[in-house]
Amino acid sequence: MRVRSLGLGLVLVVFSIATGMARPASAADTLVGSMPPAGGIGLVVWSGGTPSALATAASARGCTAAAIGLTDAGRFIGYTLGAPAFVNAAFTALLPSGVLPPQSPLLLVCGTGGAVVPPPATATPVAERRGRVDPGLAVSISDPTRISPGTTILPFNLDPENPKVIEVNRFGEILWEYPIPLNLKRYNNPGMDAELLPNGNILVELPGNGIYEVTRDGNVVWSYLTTKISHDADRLPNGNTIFVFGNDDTKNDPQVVEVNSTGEVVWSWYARTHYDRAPYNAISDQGWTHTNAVQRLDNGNTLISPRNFQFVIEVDPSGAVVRTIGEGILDDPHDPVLLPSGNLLVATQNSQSANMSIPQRGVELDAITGQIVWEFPRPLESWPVRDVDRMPNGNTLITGTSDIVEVTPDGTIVWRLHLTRTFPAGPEGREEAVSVGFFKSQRVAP
Ligand SMILES: [Ca+2]
Ligand SMILES: [Ca+2]
Repeated sequence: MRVRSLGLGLVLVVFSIATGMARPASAADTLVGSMPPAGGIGLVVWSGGTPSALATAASARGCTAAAIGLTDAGRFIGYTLGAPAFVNAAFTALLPSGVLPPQSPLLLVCGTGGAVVPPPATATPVAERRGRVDPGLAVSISDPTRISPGTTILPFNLDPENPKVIEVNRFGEILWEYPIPLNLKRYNNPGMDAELLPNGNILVELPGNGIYEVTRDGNVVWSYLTTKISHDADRLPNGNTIFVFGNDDTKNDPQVVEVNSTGEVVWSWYARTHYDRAPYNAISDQGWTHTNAVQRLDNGNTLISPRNFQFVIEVDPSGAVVRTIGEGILDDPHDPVLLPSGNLLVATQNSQSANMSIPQRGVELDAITGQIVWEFPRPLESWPVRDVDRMPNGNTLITGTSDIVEVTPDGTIVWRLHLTRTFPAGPEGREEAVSVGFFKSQRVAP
């Protein structure tokens, strides 16, 4: 390893990287690798083009590119952006066209925010908040022109000894975090739900423990404790809180409970009243119904997701079943939501043996006909998909255990946050991925 100074006074650490990895360029510019947004050196692979085009792509990832380094037959060649031609003579001699070849490994020096490269005309005009880089998180795709603006709130349980709720910017940097006090934690499965409230606080549901309303400075201002709780809790417009009992639920449990601000139970729904009959009464898989989500609808009805029944139920305030949705289509549904259009958006994991050959996916169903009107499959590596949200710009945020993707209506991934570690293939790796990976996420408007 040797050290060389470049024209901008930045120290460039040079290490040997292979060249000759050229593959056909992809249709779109892709820039893969780690870039330190706060300044420093990253190792990247790019789809090819001029240094200024690379700087534009890097800017979209939060790196103000200052210099680029590549090797040629063991010789290091640097290119300093914005420098006089003589500084970059070796680069020009190597690449007279001025075009970096596709899929070359490159060193990218990110400045500390100095105006080395003008921001692209398409960049988000407002200043973006920057945060702490966490070694467990990375963003591999971020198109500022197409993502739904804002930050993302999610439980982050990759380190089971230090579970937390985090808010990240589009670079995957942590802007805010709430470490879960270990005495509140009951088990490893992330299972946490976290959502932003209109007052700016965060409602955190801790499975097997309770619900906590946490201020931005980490003070608990409201809580409701119940060891039966799992998966999902929502604050309602009237100040009540609705949640599910889905882990190891029995016929004696209400599957949905609503409490008021003083903790009084004001509404509950028992599956046994409606489904203690064949074929439902004999079902058992992590509980009877394993109800994993609830949504109070504008019409006063309630949407319930008893996962083990393989459909979604709408009930009226008396608890009577108004309709079921997705029967014969959904397989281990997660986090269904009725959209303003009346369609149902839901994750279907396809983990039942009959459907294992079908990729898990986010689907939008016509709730009347059951017809699938939109869908986006996710790979097995991110199984299980446990959350699908539609955002104001029409994009969809899909949370799998190892990555969270934002997808446009035409199926283009415009943002991808992923864990930096992978899990061993096979049942043990899968079990660990499920227990510490992502669970749900929520995009929050700026
Ligand atoms: Ca919720
Ligand atoms: Ca959701």
